[in-house]
Amino acid sequence: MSHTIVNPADETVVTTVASATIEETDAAIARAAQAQRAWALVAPADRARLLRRFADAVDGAVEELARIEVRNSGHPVGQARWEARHVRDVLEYYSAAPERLFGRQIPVAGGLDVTFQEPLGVVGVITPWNFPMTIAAWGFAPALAAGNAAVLKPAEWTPLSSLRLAELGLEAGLPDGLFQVIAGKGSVVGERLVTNETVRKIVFTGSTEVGKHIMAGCAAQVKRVTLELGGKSANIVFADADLERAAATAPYGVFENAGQDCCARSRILVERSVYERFMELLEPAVAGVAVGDPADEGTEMGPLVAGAHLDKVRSFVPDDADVAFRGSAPSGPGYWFPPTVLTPARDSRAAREEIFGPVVSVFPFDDEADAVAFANAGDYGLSGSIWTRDLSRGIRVARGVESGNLSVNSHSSVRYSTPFGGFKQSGLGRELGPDAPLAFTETKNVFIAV
Ligand code: TAP
Repeated sequence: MSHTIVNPADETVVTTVASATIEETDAAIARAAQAQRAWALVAPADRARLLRRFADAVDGAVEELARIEVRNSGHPVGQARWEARHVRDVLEYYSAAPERLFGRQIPVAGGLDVTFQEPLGVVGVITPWNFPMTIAAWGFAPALAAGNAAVLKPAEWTPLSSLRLAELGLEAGLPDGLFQVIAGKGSVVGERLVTNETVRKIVFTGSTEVGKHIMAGCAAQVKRVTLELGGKSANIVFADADLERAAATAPYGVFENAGQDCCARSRILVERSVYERFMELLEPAVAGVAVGDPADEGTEMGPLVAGAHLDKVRSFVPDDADVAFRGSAPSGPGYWFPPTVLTPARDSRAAREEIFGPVVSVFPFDDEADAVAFANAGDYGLSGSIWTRDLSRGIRVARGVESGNLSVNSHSSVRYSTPFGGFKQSGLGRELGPDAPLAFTETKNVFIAV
């Protein structure tokens, strides 16, 4: 069995990729277990050195990885370069971890008590198609740093950059079997990573629906699990904000990666007294988003990832939708959808569900309490922005919004050095930041009588 990879910008066939079977997945897991036993015995400084070499190999392949992502995922080339450099940064950051996974010495009566952070063994990393290589690195880099092996299953639509990363790891000198990428279907390879008892942890990023299924599967073996799931984040604009800046940047808070971003601020909440003015400013900002060939340096937004996904996004904007205005997009071939601004009712489908496309809904709000209550409506809680010149209010609202990643007067969500993850049904656990390697260890307590 194989899967045909299609360039989403022009619908040409890029290549075909073999889809692994259950038996091949089991064999990969067995190889990983063997490699892990040896890896755990490698001196911490040598493990650190190998991870730095892996980072250097990625650094040397930034342009190649970026071009792969342009063709496989339709990402604008500038964004794809950022993604490849981010993978390098994540590897570099966690290359320090092998020598810093400290245990503790705890005062007790009658002896010496110490803790060790032991690796889990084999970790399964299951990734979505929207940011294939960055999200993969968030899982495999801290897992390897903490002494584990990693078996990565990329999304069937977008395996190419992950497959290249596995080769770069080998070229950098990682032991054979320690980091493997097994392409194939979620229902085959993904399921097997969950059910195979040698795999001690699953790191899953994807839809809330599949995440719940994976969590239930992990529960059967009390398998450790980290979940990064969907979002419907709010961008809250108060009347005292720098309105020009808030409006000029709002499109980039939602239309980046064509809105296929779990952190997309897909609901813009604007204080009623400045709503009209904000919409006047937003319209030219949306029209100014450069949508087109992802291989062009000036492109800011490319196509959607696949025809099936384009159909899903279209279903949120029927002919009678409350469209305020739209940007432009090529007509095809390719899976194009223009940046679209809706003004729907608060209880409409577009206002409640994750669209995962370049569609944003704008709503007026009455006061701070109304804004926070509406931001918190629904089951998600991943990200969000607050625009105000009143820093006390910025902090107060940030504390009030039930979300894992908030920014005040900014739309940034992701830094490799800070924790990332969701409240409520947006996820479980945190990735990135200084503590991520700990999530790939068990704490062992040893008491020595003296
Ligand atoms: P999903 O359909 O959930 O797929 C994610 C991954 O899970 C894919 O590799 C998929 O394989 C695999 N999978 C599917 N069924 C499985 C099963 N039964 N057992 C094990 N694995 C299975 O998500 P998607 O459509 O690729 O991604 C979009 C979603 O991801 C959105 O909801 C988005 O918000 C979320 N997301 C969240 C974050 C964070 S950090 N919170 C980041 C990015 C995306 P196939 O490719 O074969 O289906």
